[in-house]
Amino acid sequence: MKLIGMYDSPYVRRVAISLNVLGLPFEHESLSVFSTYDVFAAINPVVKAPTLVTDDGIVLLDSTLILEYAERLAPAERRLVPEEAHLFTRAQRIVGLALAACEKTVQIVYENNLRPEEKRHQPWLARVHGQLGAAYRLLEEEAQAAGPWLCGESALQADITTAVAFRFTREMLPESLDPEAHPNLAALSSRSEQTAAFLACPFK
Ligand SMILES: N[C@@H](CCC(=O)N[C@@H](CS)C(=O)NCC(=O)O)C(=O)O
Repeated sequence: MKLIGMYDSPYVRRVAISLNVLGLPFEHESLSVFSTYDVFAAINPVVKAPTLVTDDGIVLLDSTLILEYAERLAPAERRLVPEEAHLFTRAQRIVGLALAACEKTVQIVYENNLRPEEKRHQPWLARVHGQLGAAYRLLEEEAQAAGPWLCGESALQADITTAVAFRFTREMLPESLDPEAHPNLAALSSRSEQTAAFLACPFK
């Protein structure tokens, strides 16, 4: 299978890291949704990263849907989503918060980088900053209540997505995420970034 998109996208990066942990080999094509729009569009006319082209040539999009597919290919002992209902609910909550943090970061970056200054809408930006702060506050509470990993004895999807989100926001909006105010997330991030699966997918 082939994964299309750059590792500065948290959605692409979480898929790539997960495929590594799941033990599923893939080819990576580092195309940009901006600077290589036309090349990307030739593979997926919707131009969304990540895009995954399966071995059967089916073009999938959306990281969560791609990961659902990947989970079905992986051996049971490698799966990244807990089976047990209580743990599953907790994992889904954490992944949802981390994805919201990614989405809010992307919205701020696009507002700042793609929209001309005179067209920026400050009340909207303030709202998104508030949502971003809330997502990380709640993630920090989840991380504080757990340890060292968020949903058990090993790193699962909740850990991967949270660590990827944290790195992404720190890289893109360093002033919006203070590691000292989020010590448990900062520790999770640095622990995760040192693993082979993360090192194989460098942010830059
Ligand atoms: N919910 C999607 C979000 C993917 C997404 O928005 N990716 C960005 C790159 S970080 C993208 O494709 N941007 C181009 C666009 O939306 O036109 C997922 O989980 O894959």
